[in-house]
Amino acid sequence: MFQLLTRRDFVRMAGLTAGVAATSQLLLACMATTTDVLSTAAPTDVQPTSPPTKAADQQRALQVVFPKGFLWGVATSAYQIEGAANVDGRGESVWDRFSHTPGRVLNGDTGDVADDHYHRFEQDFDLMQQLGVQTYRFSIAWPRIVPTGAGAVNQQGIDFYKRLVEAMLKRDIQPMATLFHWDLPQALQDLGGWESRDTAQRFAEYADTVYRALGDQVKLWLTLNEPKTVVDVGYILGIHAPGVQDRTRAYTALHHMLLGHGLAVQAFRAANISDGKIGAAMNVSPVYPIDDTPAAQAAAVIQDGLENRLYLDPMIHGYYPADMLEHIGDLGLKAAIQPGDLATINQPLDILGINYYNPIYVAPGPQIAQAPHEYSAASWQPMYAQGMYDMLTRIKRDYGDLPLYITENGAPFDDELNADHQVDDQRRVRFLYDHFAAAQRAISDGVNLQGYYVWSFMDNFEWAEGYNQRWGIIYVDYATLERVPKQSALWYSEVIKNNGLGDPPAKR
Ligand code: GCO
Repeated sequence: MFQLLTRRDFVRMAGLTAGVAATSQLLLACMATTTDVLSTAAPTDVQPTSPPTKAADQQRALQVVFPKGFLWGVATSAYQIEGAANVDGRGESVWDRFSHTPGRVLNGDTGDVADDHYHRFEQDFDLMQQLGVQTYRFSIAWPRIVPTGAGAVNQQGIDFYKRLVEAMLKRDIQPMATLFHWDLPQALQDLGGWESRDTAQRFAEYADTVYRALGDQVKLWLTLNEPKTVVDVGYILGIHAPGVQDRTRAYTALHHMLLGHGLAVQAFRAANISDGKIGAAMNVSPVYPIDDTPAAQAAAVIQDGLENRLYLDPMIHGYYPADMLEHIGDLGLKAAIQPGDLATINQPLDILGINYYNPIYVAPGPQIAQAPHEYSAASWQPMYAQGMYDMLTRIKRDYGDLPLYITENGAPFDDELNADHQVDDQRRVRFLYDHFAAAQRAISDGVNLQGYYVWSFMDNFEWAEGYNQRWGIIYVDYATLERVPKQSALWYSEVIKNNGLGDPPAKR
């Protein structure tokens, strides 16, 4: 009867040493290579020793062109990259507690150091700038701002994010800030975390503090990142923090997260950020029946509810879907809803963030079926770019013409540094090509997609997978913390420069 958990359900239970100058040189050297290999000019124009192709020629050769002003970005989150876990007054988060609990994260990895972005952000933004990245989605660590989750604000935390945002703006990189990317202050977890209604209020207070500190400079905002993953993976499977396996608690937490979103949007309106836009980052998946039997189709409807409608309907339409209320029954959700909550959750949004990674195929049950597609190095990720098109067009149809951003899309592969100190991640290039092209088809068909953030800027702490899965377009050598742009980064740089795609890369 119950939901099948599809994202990460197979998850195993279980200082930048090169200076900036060296990195830049490497980047330039690699770029020369990429321009030769991935030139968008017609083959006859390409001479090994010829000067760079003229912009006009490149435009002519582009196969896929994006609208003027389309924003190209990269994304990360605080716990996954910052490190500096005990620095400048930061409080403990649920992910500190969880990752330090033996057996929770592969190899006992933690975010204590991660990419040490906290101390290396200037160099990281240099690299971003050299690639031509136009916008950067990052998250703010709640425990840096309010170490105990409520009450006293930590000025050092605010100062850090001010420095971070200034460093982006100095390089013409537009910030997009996420307020909650899963690192809840442990002190709030000790009081019940998202199972407690008060946490929604604490979230809005913390959000208000951040708006007032950064609102002058940050114009794109997201409240929650992927509430579904917290519910499914944190509270049902127990593979993510807080490591609970209880559906009643999961659906209680779901309602309070959505309430927190609504209250945080209200606080945003009250803070009156000029030109500010706010939304949330939702991970959505198209759900396809494994065959055309009525039983498989009925299973797909239920699974679609659990993947998409359970989250988008309350936020955008102001109701929980009737079939989901019935499906979830008495497990937590109905009991958590108080009069007026759905009106609070249903705030008008300026933007909507879409995290798209994979489609889902279901057999009667509902039971998750093997997808008829190649998988990335994540066992939950069949790769299917058309699924992004299907979701984008469906969101427009079912949820209206909100300005959309792909706030995450990417894939992990078994990336290795080769003898030339490069990472030849052609499968990632192909993956991104296919998904960029699907996004552009959706735009051509009328979807109001305004930007795209590749997940992730650099390899980082991939939650229960620790440092085992590499999702970045920048390789991080965890022994030295050196950053090495992968071929995908260099290729992406060309995409940004051209605002479009040339010929598809060969399949590997
Ligand atoms: C998510 C998170 C990211 C992940 C990424 C890859 O989407 O789950 O936002 O933090 O690292 O998705 O799994």
